[in-house]
Amino acid sequence: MSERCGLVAIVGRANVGKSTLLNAILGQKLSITSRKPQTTRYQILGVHTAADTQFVFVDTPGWQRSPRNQLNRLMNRQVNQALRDVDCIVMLCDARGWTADDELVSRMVAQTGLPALLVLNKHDMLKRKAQLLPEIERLAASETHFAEFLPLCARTGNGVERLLEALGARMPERPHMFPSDQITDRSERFLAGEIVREKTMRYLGDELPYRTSVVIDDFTDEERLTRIIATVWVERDSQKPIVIGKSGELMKKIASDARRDLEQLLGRKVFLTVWVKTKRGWTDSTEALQAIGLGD
Ligand SMILES: Nc1nc2c(ncn2[C@@H]2O[C@H](COP(=O)(O)OP(=O)(O)OP(=O)(O)O)[C@@H](O)[C@H]2O)c(=O)[nH]1
Ligand SMILES: [Mg+2]
Repeated sequence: MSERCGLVAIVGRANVGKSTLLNAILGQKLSITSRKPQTTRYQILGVHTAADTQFVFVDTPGWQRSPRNQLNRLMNRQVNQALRDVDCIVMLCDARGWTADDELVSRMVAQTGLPALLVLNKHDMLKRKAQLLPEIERLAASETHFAEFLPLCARTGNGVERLLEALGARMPERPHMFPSDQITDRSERFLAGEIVREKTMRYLGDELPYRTSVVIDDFTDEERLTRIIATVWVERDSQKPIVIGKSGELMKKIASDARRDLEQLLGRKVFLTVWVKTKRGWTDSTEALQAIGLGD
């Protein structure tokens, strides 16, 4: 049989579990996740090869209805780009209910005219499982451009096999784009920056994560370990002590959690140094956004 290979965009509003789903499919943590919205900033490819079929998933930032700064506009632009370049779309919503933002994303999906599936994620959170069927029926009647409606729990991976079956049938006959053991297009250096950013998302309060960014200043493989130097950028000097914490406690937690994940990812010992520096107004600075790989 000839090979199949297709690009699949994973889209949806913020926080519905897109990155968690990608990680569940790959059986490995690739894309960072958090309980806060707008965790994903960069489009990232996750490659899953099963026998003759290769799925190239594109994880995207959550769609934002009213982007407040250039960073947010660039994140939306990545969603638009992903929707243009793929063979098939997987849209995620929360099984607990359809929102106005879901409706907006759904319309964008319809406009592409591409084959699309709707995943009702977090079905473990439903108080009564009996709620699911009427919700699927209601959506199937109104959102008719979706070929299938699939309940799923990205956190446990329950339903992932069914999703892959549904997608497999829709992958075009085409040679594989990546070797079968490759899982992403991104470098270890990029992934290292994302892991540090994930920890800042997790440990900082509700507002500050959106004011911070991470740059890897050095990534050197040495004989026995990998030496990594990262800088967390904040927008104002007054934010620095918050990231560092009392006697550096918070920074220590961020760095030691990040190091643990990095050692797992790289399969090597890691020596990680994290600095905090101020870069004024970086969320609206074209130059600063380019420096972290956003914008052209
Ligand atoms: N209970 C439950 N929680 C889930 C499930 N899938 C994801 N989550 C949680 O939902 C939160 C958001 O998950 P993410 O994967 O970061 O969501 P996302 O859609 O990628 O979010 P953005 O990148 O911010 O758009 C995290 O706390 C996940 O652990 C699920 O199936 N069940
Ligand atoms: Mg995400």
